[in-house]
Amino acid sequence: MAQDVHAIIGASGQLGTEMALSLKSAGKSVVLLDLRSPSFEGIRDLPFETVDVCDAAGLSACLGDHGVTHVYHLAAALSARGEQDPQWAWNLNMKGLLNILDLAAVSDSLARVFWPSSIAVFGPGSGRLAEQTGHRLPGTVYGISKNAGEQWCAWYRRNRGVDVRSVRYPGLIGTLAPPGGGTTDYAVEVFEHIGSDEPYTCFLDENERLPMMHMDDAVRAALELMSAPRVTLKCEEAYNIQALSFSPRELFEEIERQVPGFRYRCVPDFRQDIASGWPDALDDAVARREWGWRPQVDLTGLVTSMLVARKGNIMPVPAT
Ligand code: AKB
Repeated sequence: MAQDVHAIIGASGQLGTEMALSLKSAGKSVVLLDLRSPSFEGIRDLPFETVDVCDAAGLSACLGDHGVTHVYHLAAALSARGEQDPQWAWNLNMKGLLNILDLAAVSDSLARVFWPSSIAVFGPGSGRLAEQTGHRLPGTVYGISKNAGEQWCAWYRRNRGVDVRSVRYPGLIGTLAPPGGGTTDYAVEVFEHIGSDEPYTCFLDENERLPMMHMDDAVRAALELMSAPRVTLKCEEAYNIQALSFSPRELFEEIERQVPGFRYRCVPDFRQDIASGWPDALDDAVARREWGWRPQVDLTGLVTSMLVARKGNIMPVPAT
């Protein structure tokens, strides 16, 4: 039987870089697709193709040439950046997804697709603990595109037989590549600031609690969901998954515990308005029941791992 081939679209981004390293370390056959070549040295030996996910013909040729069986479609405009250029964000997020779903519907080799949704599908009215099927009135273009994307995935599953799987990610915190324009980015950015003489300036209110997750848990969630038997997956939407919930103050207090002398101040900007519409936590009972989801990294472990990685000098300087 031919070997599975995993394609990561958006492979040079924050999640794509970590996913690529994890699949490579597991000995899988991987091909990386992005407009920018990877900045992280550890995945530069993998085959890389410059492909725009909005170019259906180019995408189809690339996936066909490599005999791709599994796609991780991670290229997206995030919440804060998307508010600054709504048309661009909508086009990238929707056209990219529809191109992949259309290809999967007609392809003989492409068997399975992973596409991340987000806590951004929720909005005011979802409550502090968002239920799996909770009220959704997203307040950002990004959130609207993720909400619509979940419904497109359900439509392609029902009407075109596409095996597309999805989770609602919270803020993701890792070390290999910087995040790109999210509301939760402060929780990565702060680690880059440690060691500076100035206090770190956070763009959210110090008491704004949000769901968050260490990259190890985020990658494992995707891989576990992708390998779950299809028959066990009953949920029509992207799965709620929960790991941690913390406010800037709670994160900074844990950093201060591990790095005495660390200082911060909070000067909320437009991203606070986005964050205030999101829940504090997600009820992930359905994911736990249907495919055994369990988070592993707690707040202390997350801070320790970020500090260790930073000492190893693999924390990149985020793009401005
Ligand atoms: C963002 O802040 O936009 C993302 C997300 C929560 O989906 N990290």
